Amino acid sequence: MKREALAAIAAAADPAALEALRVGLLGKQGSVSALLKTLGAMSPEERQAKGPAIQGLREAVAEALASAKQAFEAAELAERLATERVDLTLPAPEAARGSVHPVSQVMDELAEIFADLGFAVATGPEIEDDWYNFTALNMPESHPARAMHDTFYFPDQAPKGGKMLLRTHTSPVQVRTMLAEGAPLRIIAPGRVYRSDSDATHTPMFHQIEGLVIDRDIHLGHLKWTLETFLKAFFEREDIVLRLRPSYFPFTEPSVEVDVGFAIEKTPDGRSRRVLGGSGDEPGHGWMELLGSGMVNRRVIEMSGLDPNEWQGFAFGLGVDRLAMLKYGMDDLRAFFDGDARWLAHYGFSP
Ligand code: FA5
Repeated sequence: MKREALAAIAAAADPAALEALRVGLLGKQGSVSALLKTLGAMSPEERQAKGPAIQGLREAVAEALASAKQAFEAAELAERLATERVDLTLPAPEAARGSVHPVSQVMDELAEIFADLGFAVATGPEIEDDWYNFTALNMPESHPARAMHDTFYFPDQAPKGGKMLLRTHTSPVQVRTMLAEGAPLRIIAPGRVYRSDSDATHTPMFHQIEGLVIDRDIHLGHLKWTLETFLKAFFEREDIVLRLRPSYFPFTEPSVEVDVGFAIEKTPDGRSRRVLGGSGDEPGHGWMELLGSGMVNRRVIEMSGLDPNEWQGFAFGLGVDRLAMLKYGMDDLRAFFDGDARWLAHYGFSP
């Protein structure tokens, strides 16, 4: 039987014939399988006498089938290699290319505008010490304003007390820069910040730019002029209307929140978009909160190693993603971080 089986395998003309042989020999109803089944009914002595031969047959058949199959596959590959040709003159398929992200674009525009106004760029770590993010900004451990920030904490103890955290704003860079460089100062600090927060105008990671001016005899008028000048340059419109609302931040006194007026327009595809300009109090208009700001609190200047009787200043912190939404007309902040090239192209960001 063994010789016959091996001869049939060697003679198989193609892979289909080989498969039929495999089923006939080793399949459920196959002849070799039937022989294997007889082992169960044998006495131990008989099994010891005939078992090795039957097992040997099964192995030999399986091996012959496998090597015949391999031979067919090798022949097929050789055939394809011989007949197929790569046409090197064909143009390559178009690979998808990325574009500048609106947030990067806005960051660059802002840095350029502020450079013209004499601001240098400062940076700080995203994994921050509780002391710089809160305490030095006049928010001691039990301060209620801490609760407004929905902070992501690490289990690690911070060197200066409290826990390490993902910075919730760029304001800690104020303290770091005053401590490192002293006064006078005129800086912006762009970067990522993190809060446990998510809806159409809030994402858990977003971007802020901090501004800080420390000098002698600085007052609120300098702040207002700086913000108006930069917003008009950024939006390239003279009809920008700002609304300054009294507010509260522990690290500024007085504090003002700045809103910008926009009109709601319908796009041809039925979506609504916000277009800047005019007062937000007109019908069909609204106000969008852009930034928080104020005169730097004396206690912050003190904790940053400067004498508040000699040095004063103003600071502001603005949401870069919100600025991008307003300038380029996006309606949902969450789509900023989906990485969808079609979405980018829709808003005019293509390679
Ligand atoms: C602050 O973070 C203060 N550090 C700002 C500041 C700096 C005030 C210096 C005074 C002096 P606030 O929590 O309001 O403030 O956030 C500032 C801006 O970030 C908001 O106006 C808004 O534009 C933006 N923002 C806040 N939360 C989110 C979020 N989850 N997603 C996107 N943008 C956000």
